[in-house]
Amino acid sequence: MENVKRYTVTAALPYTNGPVHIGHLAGCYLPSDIYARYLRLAGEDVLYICGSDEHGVAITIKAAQEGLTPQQLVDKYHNIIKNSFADFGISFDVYSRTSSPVHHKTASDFFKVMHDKGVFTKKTSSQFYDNETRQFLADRYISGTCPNCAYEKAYGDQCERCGKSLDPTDLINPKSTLTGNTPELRETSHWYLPLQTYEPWLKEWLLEKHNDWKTNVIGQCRSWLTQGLHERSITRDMDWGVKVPLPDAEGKVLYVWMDAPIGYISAAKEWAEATGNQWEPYWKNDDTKLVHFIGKDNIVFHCIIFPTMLKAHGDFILPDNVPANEFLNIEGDKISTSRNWAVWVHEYLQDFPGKQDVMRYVLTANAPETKDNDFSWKDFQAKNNNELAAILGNLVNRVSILTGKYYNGKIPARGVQTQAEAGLGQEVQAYPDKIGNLIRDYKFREAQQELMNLARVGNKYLTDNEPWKLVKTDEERTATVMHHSLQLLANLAILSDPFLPHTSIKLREALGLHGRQWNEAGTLQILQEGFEMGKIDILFDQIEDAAIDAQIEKLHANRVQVETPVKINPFKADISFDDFSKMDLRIAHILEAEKIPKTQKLLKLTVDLGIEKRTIVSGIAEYFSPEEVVGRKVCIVANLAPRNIKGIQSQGMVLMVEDAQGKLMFLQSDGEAPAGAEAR
Ligand code: B3M
Ligand code: ZN
Repeated sequence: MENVKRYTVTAALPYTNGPVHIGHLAGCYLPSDIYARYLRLAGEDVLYICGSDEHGVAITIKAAQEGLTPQQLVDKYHNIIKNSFADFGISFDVYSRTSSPVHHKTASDFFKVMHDKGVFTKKTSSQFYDNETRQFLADRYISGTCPNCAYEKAYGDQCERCGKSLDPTDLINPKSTLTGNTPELRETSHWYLPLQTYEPWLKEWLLEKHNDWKTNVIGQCRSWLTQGLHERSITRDMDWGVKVPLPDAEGKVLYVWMDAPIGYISAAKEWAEATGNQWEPYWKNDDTKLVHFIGKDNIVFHCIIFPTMLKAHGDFILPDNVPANEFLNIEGDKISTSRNWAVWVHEYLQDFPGKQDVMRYVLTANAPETKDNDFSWKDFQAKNNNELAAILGNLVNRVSILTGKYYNGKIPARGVQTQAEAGLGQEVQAYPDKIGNLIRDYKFREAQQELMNLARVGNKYLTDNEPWKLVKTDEERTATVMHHSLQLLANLAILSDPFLPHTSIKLREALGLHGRQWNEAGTLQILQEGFEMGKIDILFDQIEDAAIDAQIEKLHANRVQVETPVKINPFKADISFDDFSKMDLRIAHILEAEKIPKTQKLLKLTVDLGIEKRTIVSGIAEYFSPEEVVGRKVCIVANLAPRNIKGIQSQGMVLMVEDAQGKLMFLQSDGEAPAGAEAR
């Protein structure tokens, strides 16, 4: 996009059915904040928007669980979330909410315009209705027996045992989860968005005009478009949400994914009203660049459905990019709110007061930009101690202490530059653009690495020139080295702002650099000689093992074991007895076992099959140590064609079964079967 005059930057509106965790931060709030902060510093006109997503069934279910009304529930979490973001330095220009009157009006008008243009189709279908509570039941409010695998607690939209997507009417013996009653089928009408009509346009817009989007994003879009789009119902029978603004729509609201993205527009309106600005240019002018930051589970809504809505409505611009992130895992496991496997932002802020930038740094360093990534507390500690404290903190500390000691805190004279200063100047010059371009390309990890590299440059300059030795022999040269070291700090003060805003503020304050813009960095002439710098406390102290161990313990102690149904696949097609007899299943006696170096999962086993010994490579190392398996008699497929695994010829396969958590177990004979015995 050329000639961009302003930016509208959005971050996904969090559901207000719980607090936010670090996966949310890593997914979209930190990257969007870095982006918005950078753009502002670079002098761009930016509107950075977010707010709470307060409608939908997830909210009403959670409210009932907590004994609150939906409004009470969203009020509670809206405030927790809003405060967490503010405390974390997420610099939204507005943090709005979808239960606000502005939003209800905006969403309602949006729907009306589309409706009046004849975009929607209206259809009548039969849906389950609970007579006692007198309401139509959302899919999640119906449970019954899965027609595919006979699991008795399948939900109306999906069976959690076999994973099959369901329609509520597919369920055998359906029940209302509200009352336990058998619901009855009743006719109801809904409005549908015919996505298939927009398919040719979407194909061109996405696959031709925007095939430069991140591969994880465009890949998902391509797969949706190849599978073919269908109409989607965009209204629900519910009383919590934005009322459908039509006369024949009593008791109906907009589907939450219909109203939520319109929340971005409502937020801009709220901002405009509060600040006396115009919101229209940010949503209607072609020279505005609209960028949606989201997690990967929201891709279809932001790349296909919302753009279709915007296009069909006609008054608004379309997104220029949707740089969605993948997921962040914690200690190797998927984040799960139901299992409480998460690091909650509001708790982190309590446990580590003043350490917002440490978490910001670690999450950006591990950002799941191209693939899922892992957060671990040990790594958090290491990045704090070995990078933030040892590189950035150490440089700032050394320079400020020496300046205090030699010059009472006053910036000394520049003096005569040597090769060293010329070299330093050249290096420093490149950083603002290098970092800025990476940010504009949504490569926040790399951008932050470059910031750290600049701190490394500073440390090297200081160590090479040793002012603490020079001071004994050459006063003028000492001043020059200190002067330039301070200029480097000034660069860090400005360039760290998008990533480490709390640190940046401390440095800016001490060096008198309030309001300095991005393009003022890149030189060694930022600070005036004679300026008296303020005191800078240690920026990052060491984080001790005890604090880390406590967090790991807390994570495990609070983990909730939820009953996950064992995943059982439907049966495979019948085979003949002949087919079966082709398989050579045997008891093998494991004689030796060792881990295969540089792999996580593989053990190399030596097994006795009575008539011969063999080597088998088995992917069980995550669950069994070599010592644990030696001596066992297990069942193997003996005539599986040999395969080369990591350079080792594997002659057969050990049979395993899995429990609900995916933990592996051996198949063994129940008595003393001899090695080599055949299963038949
Ligand atoms: N609330 C989903 C989520 O929090 C949803 C995003 C809405 S963005 C318009 O993952
Ligand atoms: Zn099932």
